[in-house]
Amino acid sequence: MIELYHCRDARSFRALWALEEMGLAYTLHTMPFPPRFLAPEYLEQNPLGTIPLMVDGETRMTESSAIPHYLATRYGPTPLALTPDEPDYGLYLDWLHRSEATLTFPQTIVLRYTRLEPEERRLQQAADDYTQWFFSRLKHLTRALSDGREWLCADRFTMADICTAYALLLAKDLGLDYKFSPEIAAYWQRASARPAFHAAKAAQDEG
Ligand SMILES: N[C@@H](CCC(=O)N[C@@H](CS)C(=O)NCC(=O)O)C(=O)O
Repeated sequence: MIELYHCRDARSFRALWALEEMGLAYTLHTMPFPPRFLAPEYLEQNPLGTIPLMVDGETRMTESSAIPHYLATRYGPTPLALTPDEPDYGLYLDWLHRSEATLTFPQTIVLRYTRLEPEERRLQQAADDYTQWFFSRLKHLTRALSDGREWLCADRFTMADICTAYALLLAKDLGLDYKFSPEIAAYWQRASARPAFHAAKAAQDEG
């Protein structure tokens, strides 16, 4: 049985949503955030203290944009992953990585310096600069969607959409969605309307 260590709406949501899209059985461990301080026993499972952690037999993974692709290729075949022979394969890999390294990372700086640090360590300058960073990188998503495409790769919903839509979920949580273009707002509506998205939300609420 696959085990997923999770915190509400954190990056582990990518893995949770992917599990639901694939209809795989899993055990969810929902923890308070940040587990490093509020669930210190978790450090025995993942010495980094970060989430997600997905355990599948001997496989232990801690990168949220890698786990959905692992699930799709390990437990597929499924249209949720692209294969190397498809023309959009490189684009698919780019979006998987871009969703985390380019669209999520700057938001975590904003989160840290506006909400997580104690008042005296908050840094408005850092938050403002990385907000701008995020907004400028978001333009790439608008461009990608501006030819009327519904999903990012291969004219179908894939793990790249899960990973990218998670970055939008975080932006909404941080109140940064006022900069969503009409294309991004519509894309978010489509992605978050999926039954597996709602199932993942319900699963974390139960947890
Ligand atoms: N690149 C990793 C980052 C993992 C990460 O930093 N997760 C955050 C939550 S979204 C975390 O665990 N923060 C708590 C901490 O660093 O103690 C991924 O995509 O999974």
